[in-house]
Amino acid sequence: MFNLESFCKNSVSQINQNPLGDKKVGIIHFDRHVDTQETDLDERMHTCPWFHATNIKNAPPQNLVQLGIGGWQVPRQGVKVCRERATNILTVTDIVERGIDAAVDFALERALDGTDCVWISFDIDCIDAGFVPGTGWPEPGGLLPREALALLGKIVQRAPVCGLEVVEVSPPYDISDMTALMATRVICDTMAHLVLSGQLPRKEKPYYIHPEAQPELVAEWR
Ligand SMILES: [Mn+2]
Repeated sequence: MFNLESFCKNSVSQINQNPLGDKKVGIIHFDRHVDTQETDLDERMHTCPWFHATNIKNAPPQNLVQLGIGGWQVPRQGVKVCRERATNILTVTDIVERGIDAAVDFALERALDGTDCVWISFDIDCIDAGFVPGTGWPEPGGLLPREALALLGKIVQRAPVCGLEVVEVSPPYDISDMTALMATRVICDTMAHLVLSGQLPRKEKPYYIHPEAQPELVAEWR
């Protein structure tokens, strides 16, 4: 797991700590919530990451694609930011009505427009609350697990993936480990699709890694 903000800092002087350098990243974000408001309860918190991520030069807001948004827990302030910054949202209804393949085409077209790679952020609550009780803000009416896994697999197969994070899994709220199993499935499926698409194991340094970044890792890639 990486921290996107530190991964993307656009400063040549920091290049040895910054594998992305001046490359650009598109973000594909699975969630029921937009998480684009600047603050919540007067603080930056887990509901605000995409406001701040899309302030980073390497992560333009027009390359942020949010999949599975919906329900009654998306605040007006966040929606306002999405409109102002021209981010991209597909609700669960959009995905169900258009179909998985059309949603994947849309996500990749927007996330890869002028960028070098894709960061995948997977909030477990994008999946219907009936399947993932172990999360802080469960939301009825979400994606079915098979829909989320199909979207994820098709995206990973077709995009250069620079990183994955899985967030909002809360073991104390979980029942029979079902949420943890779902999160594990997301990670394992991503790894498997990276192998199937030839992205892993790495035989050479990916083009989206700055040539001068982390030179100590180059030997491992040879
Ligand atoms: Mn969420």
